[in-house]
Amino acid sequence: MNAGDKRGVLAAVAGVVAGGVGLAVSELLAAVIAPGASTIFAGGAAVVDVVPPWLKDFAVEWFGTADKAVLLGSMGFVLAAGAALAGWLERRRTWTGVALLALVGVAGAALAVARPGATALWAAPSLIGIAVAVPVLRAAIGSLSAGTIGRAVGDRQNDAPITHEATDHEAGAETTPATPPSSAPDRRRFLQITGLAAAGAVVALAASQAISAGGRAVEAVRERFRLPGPAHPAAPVPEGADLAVDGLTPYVTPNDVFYRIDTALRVPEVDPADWSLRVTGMVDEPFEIGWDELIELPMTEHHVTLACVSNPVGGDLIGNALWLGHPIRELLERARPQAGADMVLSRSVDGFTAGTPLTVLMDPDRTSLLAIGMNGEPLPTRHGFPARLVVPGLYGYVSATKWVSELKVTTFEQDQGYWTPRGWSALGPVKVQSRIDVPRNASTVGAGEVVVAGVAWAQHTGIEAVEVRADDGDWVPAEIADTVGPDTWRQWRAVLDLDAGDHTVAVRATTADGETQTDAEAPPAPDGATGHHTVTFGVG
Ligand SMILES: Nc1nc2c(c(=O)[nH]1)N[C@H]1C(S)=C(S)[C@@H](COP(=O)(O)O)O[C@H]1N2
Ligand SMILES: [Mo]
Repeated sequence: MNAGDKRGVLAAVAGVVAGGVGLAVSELLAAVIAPGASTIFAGGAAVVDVVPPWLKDFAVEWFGTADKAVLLGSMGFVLAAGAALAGWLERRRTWTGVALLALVGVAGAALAVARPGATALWAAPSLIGIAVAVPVLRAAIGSLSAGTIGRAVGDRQNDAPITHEATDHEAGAETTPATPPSSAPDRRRFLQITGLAAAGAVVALAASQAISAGGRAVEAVRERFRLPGPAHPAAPVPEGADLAVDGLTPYVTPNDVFYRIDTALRVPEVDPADWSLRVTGMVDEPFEIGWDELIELPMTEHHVTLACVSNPVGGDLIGNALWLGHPIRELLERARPQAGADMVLSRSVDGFTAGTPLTVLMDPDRTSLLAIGMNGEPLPTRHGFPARLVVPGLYGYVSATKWVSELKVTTFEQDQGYWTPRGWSALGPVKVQSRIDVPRNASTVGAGEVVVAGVAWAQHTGIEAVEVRADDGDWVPAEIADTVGPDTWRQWRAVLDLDAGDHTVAVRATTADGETQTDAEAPPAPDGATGHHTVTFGVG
C-alpha cells in the first residue's frame, strides 16, 4: 500500500471515529432530553415506519423478535460506511466530508422532531453531535495532510511505508533537519486526536447508559406495584386444559416467553404517575383517567390468546395469558359515543395506533380489557406497562395497543390504524388455525404409536374439533383438551400408528361455528396466513 492509499485509509478511520463521537454525544444528550431523540433511534424508528409490508414480513419470518437487533446492526454498518466515506472525501476535498456528516446530522434532527410527542428540543442531540464530530474530523484530517514532505515521499516511492527511516533517508544525511520529517509527528498527532476522540466517545456512551439506567426507575415502580384483586375473577383453568405432552406449548404462556411484536426500537418507559388515558373524539363526554383512578375501578380477569397477524402457518407469534383489567366498554359508555362512529383509534405513547370496530368494543358478550395485569403480575414493560388493550378475537395490530394513552372514537372513513396504510387490512379478525408442536419437523421418533400434539385457535368463536392425517391419508379426529372458553386456544393430541420411514403429518381445526380450516395457502399480509401446518419426521 503506498502512502497515499494509507492516508486514504487513515482518513476513513478518522471519519468513523468522528462519526462515532457524534453519535455518542447524540446518545448522551438524548439520554438527558428524551431517549427517542437520539440520531440512531430517530433514524431507526423512521426506517421501521417506512419499511414495506413484505420486508416487515420477511424480517419477522427470518429474524423473529431479533428483527430490531438486525435493523440496528445494519444501520450501524451503513452509518460506519458513510462516516468512512466522509473521512475519505474530506481528505480529497476539504468540506466535502463535513458536508456529508452535516447531512446525516440534519436528517437525524428532522426525523427526531417528527417523532410522536417530540418537541423542537429533540433536534439538539443530532445537531450538537454533528457540531462535535465536525471539528474532530477536521483536526484528524488536518494532521494527515500537514506532512507535505511525507506525502511527497509517499507519492514518489510507491510501496514505501511512511516511516521515520524512509523520510530520514529522503532528507539526506542531515542529523538535525531544519524541517523535521513530518510524517512521524503527524502520525502521532493523528493517533492523539483519534485516540482522544474515541475515548471521549466511549465515555459519552457509558454516561448515556448510566443516565438511561435512571430511566429504569420505571421498572422499580413496576416491581413495587401490587395489582388490585379482581372484582370478577376468572374461572380456574380446568385440569384437563393441559395435556402434559412433552414439547407441547403450555396452555398458559409464561410472561418471559410470551412473544413480543411492536414497532418500538426502545421499549417505552411510562411511569404510572405520568400515565393517563384520554377518551376523545365522537363522544358526548370526553374524559381523562389517571392511574390512581383506574386502579380503583372494578377489575375483570380473563384468559385471552393474543395472536399476531404476521404469524406464519406453524409460527409462534401467539400466546395465551390471564389478563387483568377494566372493561373498555365501560370506559366508552362513560364517554357516550355518538351516532355515526364505528371505530376506536387507540393510540400509544410511542405513536402506534390501532383501529378497532366500535361494535366489538361495545359488545357486552366480549371481554375487551384495558389491561394492567398479565398472569398475576403488573404488565411487563415490553408488554405495555402500565396499561394496554386486549380484545378477544382480533389480531394484535388492530386491537392490542400497548402503553396506550388515548381512545379516540371515530370512523373507519376518517382514521386508519398504523398498519393499514402499510398494506394491512383495516379489519383483522383472527382466522382459525392449528399448529403441530410435536413431533418437531425433521426430528426422529421411535417406531410404533406416535404421539402428535399441538394447539388450535379461533378466538372468540372457539375450537370444536381438530383432525390430523398422515401422508395424505384420511383425516382422523384428535382428542381436544379442555379450555376456559372460546377466547383461548386449545391443546389437542392424537396417536398415530406409523411404519418406519419418513412421514408427513398435517392438522386442521374446525370452529364452533362449523368452519373448517382451509388448505388454501395465503401469506400473512394483508389479513393473516392460511393453510395447513405440516411436519415431516422420521420414524424408526
Ligand atoms: N404501542 C404498540 N402496541 C402494539 C404494537 C406496536 O407496534 N406498538 N404492536 C401490536 C401487535 S402487531 C401485536 S401482535 C401485539 C403484540 O403484543 P405483545 O408484544 O404483548 O405480544 O401488540 C400490538 N400492540
Ligand atoms: Mo402483530
